[in-house]
Amino acid sequence: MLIVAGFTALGVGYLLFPFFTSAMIPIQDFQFHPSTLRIETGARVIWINYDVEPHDVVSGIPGVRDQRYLSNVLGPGGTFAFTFTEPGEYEYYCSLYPHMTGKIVVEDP
Ligand SMILES: [Cu+2]
Repeated sequence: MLIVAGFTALGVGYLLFPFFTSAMIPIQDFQFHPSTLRIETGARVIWINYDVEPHDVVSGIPGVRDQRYLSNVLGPGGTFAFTFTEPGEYEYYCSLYPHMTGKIVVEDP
């Protein structure tokens, strides 16, 4: 029974694997949560706007876009996804409320 349970657990882990390679960043109260997120290379990050106000996700530092990724304006409930395929540090901000900043740290497993 233990062996069967072990195989079952592995099977479930395998099936769920795509979900483990995604990370969520809720946008709430004019902040990205968390402001710094560490992920493994190849993971996908999904931003979700839980505020009533619009936000966006702009790669770079406030006022200096670096063109690596850019969302549309996200209305309430809007989402944006980006897959990070190279290790590195990826800063971003909200162009509508530039005090909102965040960083994705992408590291090889
Ligand atoms: Cu914003």
